[in-house]
Amino acid sequence: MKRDKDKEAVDQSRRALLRTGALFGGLMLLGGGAGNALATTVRLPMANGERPLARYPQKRALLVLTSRPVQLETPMAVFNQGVITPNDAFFVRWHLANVPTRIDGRRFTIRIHGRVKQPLELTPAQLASDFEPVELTAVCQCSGNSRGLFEPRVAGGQWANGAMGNAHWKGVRLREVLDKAGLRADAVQVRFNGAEGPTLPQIPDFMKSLDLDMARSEDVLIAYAMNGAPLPLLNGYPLRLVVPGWYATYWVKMLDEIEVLNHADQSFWTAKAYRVPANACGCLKPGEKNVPLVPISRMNVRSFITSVADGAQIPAGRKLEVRGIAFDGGFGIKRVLFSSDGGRHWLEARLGKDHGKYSFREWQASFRPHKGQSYSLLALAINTIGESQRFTPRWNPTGYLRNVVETVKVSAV
Ligand SMILES: Nc1nc2c(c(=O)[nH]1)N[C@H]1C(S)=C(S)[C@@H](COP(=O)(O)O)O[C@H]1N2
Ligand SMILES: [Mo]
Repeated sequence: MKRDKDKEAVDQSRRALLRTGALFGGLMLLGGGAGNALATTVRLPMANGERPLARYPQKRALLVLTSRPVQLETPMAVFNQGVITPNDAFFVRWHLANVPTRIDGRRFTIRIHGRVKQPLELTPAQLASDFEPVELTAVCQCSGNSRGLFEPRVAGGQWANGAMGNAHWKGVRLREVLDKAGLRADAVQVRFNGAEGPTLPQIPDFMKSLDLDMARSEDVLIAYAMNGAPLPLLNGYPLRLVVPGWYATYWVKMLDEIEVLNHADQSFWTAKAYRVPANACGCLKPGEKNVPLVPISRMNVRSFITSVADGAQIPAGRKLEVRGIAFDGGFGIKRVLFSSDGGRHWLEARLGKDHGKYSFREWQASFRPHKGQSYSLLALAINTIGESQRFTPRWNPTGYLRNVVETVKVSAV
């Protein structure tokens, strides 16, 4: 970030966070346990899974994981209401607490420099007018989505399944911007930095890098719109990187600096963090040491049942439509299978409209529940290159890559 220029914004952000803190405290005082009529808390299916519900600017009430930095989870019910996740319901994750709370989109600039022939500095308006607009629908999912469900438990943000969202993004190709600046022959990586900064000098600034091939790929965008509107501030207003198919750690928000490097980035968040075991599973055994690691990249296949919650009671004696979503890392979902008996029998779910290979794909299946019976509902997605979900959960100490077939237990009354 540009420290002097943004100092005012950072100071404003401090004050606003203090206000938010007070508001948050107020909500906490009101909050009873789950089941309280005035409940402002939600219980996620994990130990210590109680989360306050709170409203932040431009957001409806979401599950608060932490307030400093702001980390908000989307309730699963939202994913049953449509294939697109509304901006005000989209999850929020920041690593560092000094997020500007006010940004003037007309004065904001993005600087492209480093190993380029012609450094550029562009406002969002210039970006939108000087380059061809590109639109696509893509899932943004945190690498640690569902981390709270890991057994044995692992350290890190204890998300349930709501650290994901599917939006329609509009922006310009990163490749075209890089080409306009003109890459020098020794360019190897491109590093992205957002406008927020660390709270203490010893905390590394959040930056992520992509290899040149990936940075120059067709669908990597600098987005200026999300679901037909400017991005919410907490989702990176006014510009963010969109890396369809890849985990959200690369989707740098409030993007104000792109630096072309002639070496592999050695900064903390790229070189040290976000690593997964370098085996086909991305797993290791608890306590196992010296496992080679590689940077996390493409998302694996997942599916969720969204129309019924775990522990729900369902009406017996008539056909029940079960609905859900599936997605993968950009090959597209080919099939979703559904089981109402814990995986003994499977039937083919009907797929909803295709919104492109990076989007959530809705699905539907039905079964007839009998009174007094309990059912274990499972969904299993398969993508167009035959990749599928696992039946045994992967384990790694960072809580990444979960894609086990989830079970929703219901009883018919
Ligand atoms: N500038 C900036 N961009 C960032 C981050 C961040 O801390 N700072 N976190 C990343 C991570 S790990 C995630 S999961 C996504 C979250 O995006 P969202 O808040 O729009 O849901 O933003 C990514 N981009
Ligand atoms: Mo993340």
